[in-house]
Amino acid sequence: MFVRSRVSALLLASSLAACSGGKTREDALLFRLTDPVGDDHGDGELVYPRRTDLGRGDLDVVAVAAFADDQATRFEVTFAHPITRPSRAQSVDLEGATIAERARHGFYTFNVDLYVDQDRKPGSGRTDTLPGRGLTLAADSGWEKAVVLTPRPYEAREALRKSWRQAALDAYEKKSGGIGGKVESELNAATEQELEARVFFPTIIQVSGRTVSFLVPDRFLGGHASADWGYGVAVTGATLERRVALGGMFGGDTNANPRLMAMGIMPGEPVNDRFGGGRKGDPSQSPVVDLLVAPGTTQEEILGPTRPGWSVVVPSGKTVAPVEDAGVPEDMPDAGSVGPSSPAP
Ligand SMILES: [Ca+2]
Ligand SMILES: [Ca+2]
Repeated sequence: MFVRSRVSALLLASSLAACSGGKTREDALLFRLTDPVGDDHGDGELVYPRRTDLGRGDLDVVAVAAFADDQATRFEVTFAHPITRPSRAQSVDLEGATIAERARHGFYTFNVDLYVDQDRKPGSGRTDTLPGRGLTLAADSGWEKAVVLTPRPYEAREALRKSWRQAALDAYEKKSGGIGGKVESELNAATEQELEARVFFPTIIQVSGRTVSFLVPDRFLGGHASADWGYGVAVTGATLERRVALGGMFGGDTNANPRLMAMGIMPGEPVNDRFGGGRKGDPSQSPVVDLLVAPGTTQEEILGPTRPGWSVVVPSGKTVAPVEDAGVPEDMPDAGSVGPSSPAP
């Protein structure tokens, strides 16, 4: 397994080198978005965990760029500081595994979610975000596709599958009472389909200095990423904890990792694996550290107590004329929803 991952890393390195050979980087550029330096503070009051390998600036995204790369889009996310590499010395769980063993893709301190609104139609797409993000997109920013860059992509996908499957079962049970075996397997199949069509967890990843690059195949997005689509980018702290497997043993939550690898936030002082500075009396506060926002809104407002809907950013700046009769939202199977899609008046 070790050898295989070395080989794929070498292949990736050579393919990244090859594509920069012929034409210049800027030729392949699809779009670039920027974000302020120094706003890695959530709603303005988030405090980094108390530890030596993660601090101010480490989760501060400053740019997101997309490049055409053969049959894929290569996204590059650049932070204010060099990306912390997984350590071979530090152990991360009860079994004594090291961070490097748990996180094999060259990073371990963050997740980057990318919600892609491909049709720009009000009322179309999902407005919920992944479990643990505590954010809701605006009604005109519903996403068709999501890309989730996370240190443990296979485990994260499995956790999301479990979470969506449970939501589908709960919804069905609420509507129709009991669930037979046939219905259950139909629901499982539908969930798997939805996941396959909607959410991609990159596994071809390269970390270099302040930048992490990852490939998203055209077969997932339906083509190269377009500057006319809307993008919602959110950075969370990552957790490598293994509560997924051990939860039951400790009598805790036996569901899949309920926050999908995102580090939480709590009021007061931070601890090792939790951000501090959270609002009192707001347990569902978003733990997002840095966020890209559309002109006219601020990150502090979106992540603040009033929680207005989060609007995606359109790189080309093109707006789509409002469509008549666009008021009826599609009733998606409501998995992992975090709340109403628009704030109460
Ligand atoms: Ca930033
Ligand atoms: Ca920001």
